[in-house]
Amino acid sequence: DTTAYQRAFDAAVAADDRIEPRDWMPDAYRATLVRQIAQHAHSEIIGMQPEANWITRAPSLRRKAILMAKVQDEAGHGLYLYSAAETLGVSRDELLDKLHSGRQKYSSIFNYPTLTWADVGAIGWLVDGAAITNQVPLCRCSYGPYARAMVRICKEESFHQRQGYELLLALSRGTPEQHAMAQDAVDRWWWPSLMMFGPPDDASQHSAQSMAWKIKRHSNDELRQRFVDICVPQAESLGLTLPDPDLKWNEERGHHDFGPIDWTEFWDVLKGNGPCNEQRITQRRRAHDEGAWVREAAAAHAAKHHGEARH
Ligand code: FAQ
Repeated sequence: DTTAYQRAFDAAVAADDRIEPRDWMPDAYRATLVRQIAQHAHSEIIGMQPEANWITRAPSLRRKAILMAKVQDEAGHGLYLYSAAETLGVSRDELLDKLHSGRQKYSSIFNYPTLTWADVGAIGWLVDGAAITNQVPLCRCSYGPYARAMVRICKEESFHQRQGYELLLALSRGTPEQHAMAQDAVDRWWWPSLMMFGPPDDASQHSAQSMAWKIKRHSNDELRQRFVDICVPQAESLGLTLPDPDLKWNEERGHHDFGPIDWTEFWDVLKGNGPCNEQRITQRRRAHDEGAWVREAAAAHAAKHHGEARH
């Protein structure tokens, strides 16, 4: 009966055991995982667009090779995550359809434009830095396939973060124009990066339940604070400033205080009104349509081999 299953599930979560695809799980646990993993997968593939914008204009062959590798990694992360979601009984087609029709979200951060080459550095340093801060605890998520996907993703993200930091450092130590370009990129990406962690705890509708289920291990505000504390000394080593006059060390709390986040902007971007929402989703739909022949060919190939295996 259901109560015995529920007790076994609760005991597994309490013992920090992993829930696996064949285990019984509450419907709402499954639905929450599908929502979060799908949103995460969508973010990875939509997140390829802002940086891909600079591949053809990278300033050297070396920078171009690095950027292409990074963007390819993001496609790979999307694939691991769609596979993790599929273990919960949904299909990739269904999830992509929900993305394309606006019924599932992707991260707010990818609705901002990449105006200069320095934005590639700022994305690596700040956006990948925020992603790692959020994702390292997800390696201990109670759902096995998601937790295991995160281990590999985090390793790759830390390379991404380093390349962004190194790129910004090169610009920061370059000509005055290059330094100004790096500073301008950091000024534009800082606040949207803080918004990546989600709404403040008192407005985070899913946090309490997701933490009880050990899907999330820390609250949105805890991880945001951790990220600010990590970034302050890194900005100093980069020779760049963070665009927040209220940012200062608080001895008593043992953390940096920081200024108010513009939550109106955040909710507005979520509603589809960010600077690039329209462009991102249009490009995604186009890429999907243009890739139809690849999916058809792969399906035909698989069917043929499946037939051969049976004969
Ligand atoms: N953007 O109740 P909560 C990357 C939504 S990293 C858009 O707090 P939750 C790597 C939320 O879904 C980026 N929507 O929700 C990369 C919910 O709406 P819903 C992806 C947001 O789930 C780097 C509502 O607000 N990372 O891609 C955002 O407990 C560079 C209420 O929020 C992940 O997805 C937002 N920023 O906590 C790639 C990490 N924040 O669903 C390329 C996994 C909140 O009811 C280049 N996800 N919302 O319609 C998580 O850890 C969580 O889902 C949070 C949100 C922390 C994002």
